[in-house]
Amino acid sequence: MSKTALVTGATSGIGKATAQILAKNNYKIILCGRREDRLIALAKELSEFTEIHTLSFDVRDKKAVFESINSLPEAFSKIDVLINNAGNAHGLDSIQNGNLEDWDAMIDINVKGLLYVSKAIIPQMIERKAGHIINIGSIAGKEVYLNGNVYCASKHAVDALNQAMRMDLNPFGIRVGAIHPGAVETEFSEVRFKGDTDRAANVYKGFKALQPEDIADIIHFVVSRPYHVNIADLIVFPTAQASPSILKRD
Ligand code: NDP
Ligand code: 8X3
Repeated sequence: MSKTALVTGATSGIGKATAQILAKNNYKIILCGRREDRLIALAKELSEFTEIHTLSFDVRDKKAVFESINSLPEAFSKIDVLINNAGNAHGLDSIQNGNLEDWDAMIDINVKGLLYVSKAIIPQMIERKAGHIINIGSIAGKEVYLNGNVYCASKHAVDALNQAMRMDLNPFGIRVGAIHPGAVETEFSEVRFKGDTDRAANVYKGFKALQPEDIADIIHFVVSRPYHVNIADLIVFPTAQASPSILKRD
C-alpha cells in the first residue's frame, strides 16, 4: 500500500520539488501552502502519478492548521511522512535596523508554524508507533551570518526542535531528522528581498547553486531508507559554498 506524505510549502521551491519526486515514487501527497492556484495546478500535474489532496492554510493560523489537518478525508488521514518545509527569510538587516513585522513573520512561520503542524500530526504517529518527520532547517541554523540575526535564530530553533522531537518521540519508534541546505535557487531570495528580483538573482550569480530538485532527491533518499535507518541531521552545500559567508564565485 502506498504511503502518504504531507508537504508544507509545496507551492514553490524545495517543497514543490519534493512533492514531485515523492508523487513519482508512489507516495500519496497532501500538498499544503497558501497559494491555492498553485496548489491546484500542482495537484493536476501530479495526479497523473498518484492520489493528491490539497490543503490551503497559513501555518501561522493555528486554528486553520488543526481544522485543515483534522478535515482530511479517510484516504489521506494516515500520514506516514511529514515534511516540515514551509518557511522563508524576510529581510536581511542588522539587528538595529530590523523590521518588527519581518521578525514576527520568521518566528511565527519558521518556528511556531512548524510546531503547530507537527502538533496536529504527531498524535496519530504516536498511536501507530510509526512515522517520519523531516524538518527543513538551514545552514543558517548551524552558523550565524552578518544581518541574518532573526532568520538564523529561527533556524537554530528548528535545529533544536529537530533534536528535541527525536528524543521525545524516540519511545514511539518515530523517525525524526533534519536537512540543512546552503544556497538553493528558489523563490527564497525574492521573498527575502520583498520582490526585488534583481537583488534576488544576484544571490545566485557566479556559481552553481543547489536546485530544489537536489534537496528533493535527498529527501527521497532519506524517506526510502529501511525503517531502522534514521538520517538525523544532514548539511548540504553547493560545491562552491563552504559556509554561509564563504562562497567561491567565478
Ligand atoms: P520558497 O520561497 O520557494 O518556498 C517557500 C514555501 O513556503 C512556499 O511554498 C510558501 O507557500 C511556503 N510558505 C511560506 N510562508 C508560509 C505560510 N505563512 N503559511 C504556509 N506556507 C508558507 O523557498 P524555499 O523552497 O527555498 O524554502 C523552503 C524551506 O527551505 C524554508 O524553510 C527555507 O527556510 C529553507 N531553506 C531554503 C534555502 C534556500 O537557499 N532557498 C536554504 C536553506 C533552507 P505559500 O506562499 O503558497 O504559502
Ligand atoms: C537559506 C540559506 O544562507 O541564505 O536558509 O541563510 S542562507
